[in-house]
Amino acid sequence: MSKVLIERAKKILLKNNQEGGFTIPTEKLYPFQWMWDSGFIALGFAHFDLEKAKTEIKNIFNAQWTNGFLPHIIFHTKADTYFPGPDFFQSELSEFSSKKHKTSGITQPPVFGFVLEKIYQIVDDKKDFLKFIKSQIDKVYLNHVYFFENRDINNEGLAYIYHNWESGTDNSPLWDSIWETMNPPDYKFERKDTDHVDSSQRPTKREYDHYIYLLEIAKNYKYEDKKIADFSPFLVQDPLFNSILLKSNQSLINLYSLIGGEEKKIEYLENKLRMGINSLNKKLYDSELGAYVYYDLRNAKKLKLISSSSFSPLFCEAPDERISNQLKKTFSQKFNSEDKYTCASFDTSSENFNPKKYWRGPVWINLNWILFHGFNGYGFFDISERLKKDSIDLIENKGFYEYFDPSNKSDKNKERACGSKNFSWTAALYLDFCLRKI
Ligand code: 2M8
Repeated sequence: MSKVLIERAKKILLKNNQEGGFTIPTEKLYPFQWMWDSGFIALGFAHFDLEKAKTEIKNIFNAQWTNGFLPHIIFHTKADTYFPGPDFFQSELSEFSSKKHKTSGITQPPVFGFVLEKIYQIVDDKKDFLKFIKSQIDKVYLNHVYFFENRDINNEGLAYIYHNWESGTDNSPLWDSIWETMNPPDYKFERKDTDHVDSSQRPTKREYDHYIYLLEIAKNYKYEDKKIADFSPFLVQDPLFNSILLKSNQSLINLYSLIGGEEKKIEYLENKLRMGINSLNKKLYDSELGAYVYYDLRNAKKLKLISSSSFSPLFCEAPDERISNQLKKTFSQKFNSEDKYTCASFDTSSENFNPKKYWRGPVWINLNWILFHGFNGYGFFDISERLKKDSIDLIENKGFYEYFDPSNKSDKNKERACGSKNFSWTAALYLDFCLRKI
């Protein structure tokens, strides 16, 4: 832990914080407010400027749709350095969309339940922060109800995602088999991301065609969930997304219990939590691979691949003793070797592993943070401490980058900084890794 870098991390967050009180992930590449980024950013701000953490969260919920949906991007301001922007998403097509803000029409992992609880744990003035929680918690609850009532078509306690951007792990090799079932047009559009960072570290044009095609379908149905569930070629139960949902669900139960008098909501959440954990273990745990996998609802099959998400159910305490011991084994074999930084985002033994290409292999600090808490909660301290140490080492040696090449760990001079610099959640979670005592 370095005092100088702690100050630098704070500066990055303050610099990325915009007029109006929201924080962009990074300049140019992502010039708006992104949903799960903002959760991690709020965790970082909570260590030195609690008011900014509160405003960050309030700004997300100010753009909530009337059906509880939270969009993954809020276009607070105009910027022409990102595609697709508000004119492409046309959130106004949905009868539920925010009247105050232009937004996207897809969501991201629902982090706010656990973010509120994690902040509550570290603040000095608990009474004051509980007041803030009281002002926001029903909006988080409404978001969870949205998922369970609209995105859980088989009543399993698990939500589906209908776009790879909803997963947060945009171009993971997980999606490759789904792309093979689709044949989108060769669209004409002007990408902006490749103007800002090395294009070899970003998704291909053909991948973007698929991303755009899925959005065209959703728009065609005015973002109506029922229609999307019936017709979208991409419909997936994602263990990372659902572990975050269920972890946040547990946090909501804990926070409502602190507040008192909300038995009905607690009962609803407990019921969904039980169902969700049961389904994670029954449906998404794969005993052959010794890891959790994704379920492709549209094509009715498991996606039998291992990624860093495969271990995220530890975060919501889904695994029993047998499964958790197996996860530890699988992780140690595939993701914790001496010659690589922990944790690659995709199976390093796969031919599709690419150490520099976005979500196809690099280390991401938010995934390391989630897995740190997961393994730590089960008492697997050798792994959790390694996740923390490698995150801190990468940042201290290479900078606050978006993602990092994990390969050839002993090569100290290796170029491993990837994507954008001064990345907000890297800075925020560095602060949390260094400063959190509980
Ligand atoms: C990346 O995703 C956006 C689309 O949402 C993009 O590439 O344009 C992902 O890494 C995602 O997880 C992240 O929230 C977003 C902003 O940092 O960038």
